[in-house]
Amino acid sequence: DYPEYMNAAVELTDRMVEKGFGDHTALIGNGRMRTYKELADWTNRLAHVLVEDYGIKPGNRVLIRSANNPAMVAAWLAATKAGAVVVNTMPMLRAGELAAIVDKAEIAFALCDTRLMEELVTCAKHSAFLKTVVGFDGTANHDAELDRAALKKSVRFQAVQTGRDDVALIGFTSGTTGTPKGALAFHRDLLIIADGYAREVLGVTPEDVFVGSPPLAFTFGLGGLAVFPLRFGAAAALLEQASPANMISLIQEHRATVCFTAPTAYRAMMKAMEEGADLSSLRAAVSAGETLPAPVYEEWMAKTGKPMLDGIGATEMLHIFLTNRFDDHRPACTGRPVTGYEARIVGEDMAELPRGEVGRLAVRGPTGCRYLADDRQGKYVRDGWNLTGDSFWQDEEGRFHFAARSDDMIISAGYNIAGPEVEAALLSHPDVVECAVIGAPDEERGMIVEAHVVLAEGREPDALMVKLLQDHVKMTIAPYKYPRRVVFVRALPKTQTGKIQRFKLRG
Ligand code: 3SK
Repeated sequence: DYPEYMNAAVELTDRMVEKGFGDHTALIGNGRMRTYKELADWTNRLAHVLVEDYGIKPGNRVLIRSANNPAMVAAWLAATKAGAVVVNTMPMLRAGELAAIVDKAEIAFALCDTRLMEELVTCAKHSAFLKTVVGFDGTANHDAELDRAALKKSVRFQAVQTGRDDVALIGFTSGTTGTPKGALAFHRDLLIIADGYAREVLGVTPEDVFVGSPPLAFTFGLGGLAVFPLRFGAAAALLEQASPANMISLIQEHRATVCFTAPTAYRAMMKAMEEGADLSSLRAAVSAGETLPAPVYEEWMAKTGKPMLDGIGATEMLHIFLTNRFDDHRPACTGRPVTGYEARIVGEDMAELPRGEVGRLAVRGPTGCRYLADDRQGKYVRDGWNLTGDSFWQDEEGRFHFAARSDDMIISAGYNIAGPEVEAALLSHPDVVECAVIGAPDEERGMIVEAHVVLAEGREPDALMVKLLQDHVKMTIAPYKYPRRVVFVRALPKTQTGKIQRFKLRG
């Protein structure tokens, strides 16, 4: 029940000042803190520049290119106040990848951290759409074209009264399998994810301080590190380089309470705890983006006495729609739908499968299911249900359990083997840092389980290690699931958002 006309950026800034949070810290980054009042003023000045100096009109698409810093959040909020449809992009994208987004969304105007101009300018040079790239200073100096223009503007801005169902954001999925799709999100969707997941599951309060690694260009990061804190008067501490070591420093420095990252980073952080890292301020550790292996959940529980909250979301749905909760959590389990969402396990014909059977996870709810001009709409959205690329099963009590990405199910000699289950078994061996399991073609068995393994430093990638790991898997899960081939690698191929690209290993 949001008003018919509302602007999400106003709700996250000026409205928070009206509610009395003006002096609260909103954003921390690059060595500076900004209060809600400062953020509201800053974004209002920037919005003036966009409208008056660059002629941005409601509905125009604005691309933003930056690492996670307060200036990026301000640019996003300002463009949203001006009624633009924002396309946030990852700093690591190259000109070709940016061009695919620019062409798909027909974007004429971009805001870019001046340290990241080169690839975007190259993209613009060859683009039929992108005409203007304006630089902003992502450091705390505020010394770039956009910032200097903003200093001359008023701190008051009459934001565009967008409809609650007007598109505010296009999230491009980087995809673990191929061509990106643009998912549309409305102004109201930005509030729904906060008023749903963040309020119900995390119970965010103004005392919270958020940290994490997902890029703001990924809706996981935008929600977790901008929308959720700003909706509740909390603070977000942002990192341009979100390594586990940097996250630990930030957590310690600001006594952060909520962390959003992926299991690999949590593993590294737990290792650092053994050497004295203090994460005791964290009251919520959210794991998403990759399935949470049971050993990581269990180690966190043992070390902190608190559950790590596994969740699954999708750019299409904007944020997390299935999750464990503080009072309802299990290892190797993704919990139940966030209030307002429904999930079910379906077969190829979309019929719901009996409990216990592995099938495709379908979800529907107040957000999601709208692609930007894409003929895959009918393939991925059926009868109002968004078909995810994940295979799950539901237990007798209604909780959902991840089995595999739909393309990660391995059928070997008639056995159905979920690659992630073998990965979890391998990860429980102390010599394994990371791994990815795929099905490799095999004459005799149709497919065999093939594991790509990153070993801990100093461990020998030899035949003895192969045997050791195979025996370990056989002792941990049903022996037929053991990896018949083990390939040792230095690193695994990953998307910009840190998801393992198993399709690249399949060759
Ligand atoms: O689970 C994910 O990958 C995800 C995607 C988009 C937004 C939020 C999440 C957790």
